[in-house]
Amino acid sequence: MRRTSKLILLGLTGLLMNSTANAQWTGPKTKPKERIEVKYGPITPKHRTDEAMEAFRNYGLGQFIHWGLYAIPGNEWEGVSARGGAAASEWIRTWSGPNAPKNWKEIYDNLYKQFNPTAFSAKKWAKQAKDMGAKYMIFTTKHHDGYALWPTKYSSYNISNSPYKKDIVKEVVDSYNAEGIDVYLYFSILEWNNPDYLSKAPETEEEKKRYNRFLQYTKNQLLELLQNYPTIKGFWFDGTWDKSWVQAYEFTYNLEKELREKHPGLIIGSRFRNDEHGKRHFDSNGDILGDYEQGWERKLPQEYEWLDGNDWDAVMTIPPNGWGYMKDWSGIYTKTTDDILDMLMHTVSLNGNFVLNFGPDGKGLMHPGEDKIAKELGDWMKVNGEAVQGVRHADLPKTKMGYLTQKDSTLYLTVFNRPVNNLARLAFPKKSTALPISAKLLLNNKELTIKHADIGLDLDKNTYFDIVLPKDFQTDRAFVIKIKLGQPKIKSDKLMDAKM
Ligand code: FHN
Repeated sequence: MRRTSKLILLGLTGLLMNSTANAQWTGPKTKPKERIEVKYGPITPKHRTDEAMEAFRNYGLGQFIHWGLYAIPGNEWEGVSARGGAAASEWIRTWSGPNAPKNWKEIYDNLYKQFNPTAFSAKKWAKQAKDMGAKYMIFTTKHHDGYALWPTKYSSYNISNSPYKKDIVKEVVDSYNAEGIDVYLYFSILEWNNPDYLSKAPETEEEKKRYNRFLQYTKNQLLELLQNYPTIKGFWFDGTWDKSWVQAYEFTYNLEKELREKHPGLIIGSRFRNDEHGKRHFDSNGDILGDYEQGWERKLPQEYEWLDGNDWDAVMTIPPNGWGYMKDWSGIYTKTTDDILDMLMHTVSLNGNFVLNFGPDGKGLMHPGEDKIAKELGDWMKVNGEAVQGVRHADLPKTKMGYLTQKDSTLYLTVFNRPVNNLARLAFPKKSTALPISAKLLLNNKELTIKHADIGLDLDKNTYFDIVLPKDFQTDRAFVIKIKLGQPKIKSDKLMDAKM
């Protein structure tokens, strides 16, 4: 076969494999026609009903914080940008190519000697998150560079060996808990600079010995985190895609069991492990491995059915990618508050939690662009938060105006696309006993008129209600209509079906 056609074939195979691997995040899940025996499948039921999981479902909005040594360079070094040289700002240790500084890895691996965030205040971060309306936060204890922000006994590469010295994880957990915000700990299994870490599956006896030592180290650190910070609600695992971790499915299954036994109610996402057939996030029968889908990273499901009834979170960067501090936001699209509000309401309307990422700089300050969004988002949440927290998917026909969320007999319509005729028309099944009986704007508490619009389309299973928006009501941001549902006195004429 000619070389070119072989390369094309290889490329297409790679594309196919990648698209197949990601099929679970780009459309409805396809379940195998026949179930097979899976020994290392789910440990918890698909739909937990305990208090901790109900609290998870009620969060709505969360904050992710990626912080570590990568915050010091901020995606550049001595005026040279790492853009294009490293995959993301928190991946800057992997910076390569013509612009990468000479002996960059050695420079990076010595940054801990200068890590001294003098402007860091966990209390300020927690207050900002509270004002933003976040109900939980996910904090990086250790990213792929292996640097621990807590004084771990199992590695000297940790915060106690830095000018800062203090236990950052403890400061964050205590400050956020004091603001009534639950804390989840991000933990990367992958450790670039750990001599015992292997990305490939261990083959030789020496490799097996090394990697088994690494697995024990990982278990020790996780048990240490549970012991040191008993108020945390869960783990957000990452870096679990290498073959070395995938082949350790018996170890990871037993580790998950042990973590759950040690910490009743612990919440763990689907990214932690895989079954014995190498299936990650969902086992070989399509059943979720963990308590919530943890693959909606910088993407959102387009249909409620894609979730197959699973709980889920969506984690999102403000820049296109880049979770750690990026000093320079010029020349890239950074999401606006309106973008984020749309993603937030899209997420909660499908029973998910939306988690917005912040990447503080090496001194402990948020990027000014993050401060701006936190303020604007918080201002919006102060008025409209009840449409975000403690709500669920509304089982109603979709609307083109925005997103529906529901809490018992209260329906929230968050309007992004205002009808030019000011008639917010919603469809309800004709057989429904929960129909609009009153409505008001959350922004000014103004009561709104509701008109039954029984259009009478042939074979139409729905009836319609128009909520009349005052012409003089003006706002430059999405707004929420709070609708009380009940049994209004309406009459739907029985019309003759069309003869076709
Ligand atoms: O490689 C990491 C990345 O640095 C970041 O932490 C995100 C957000 O969790 N997760 C992985 C990339 O998918």
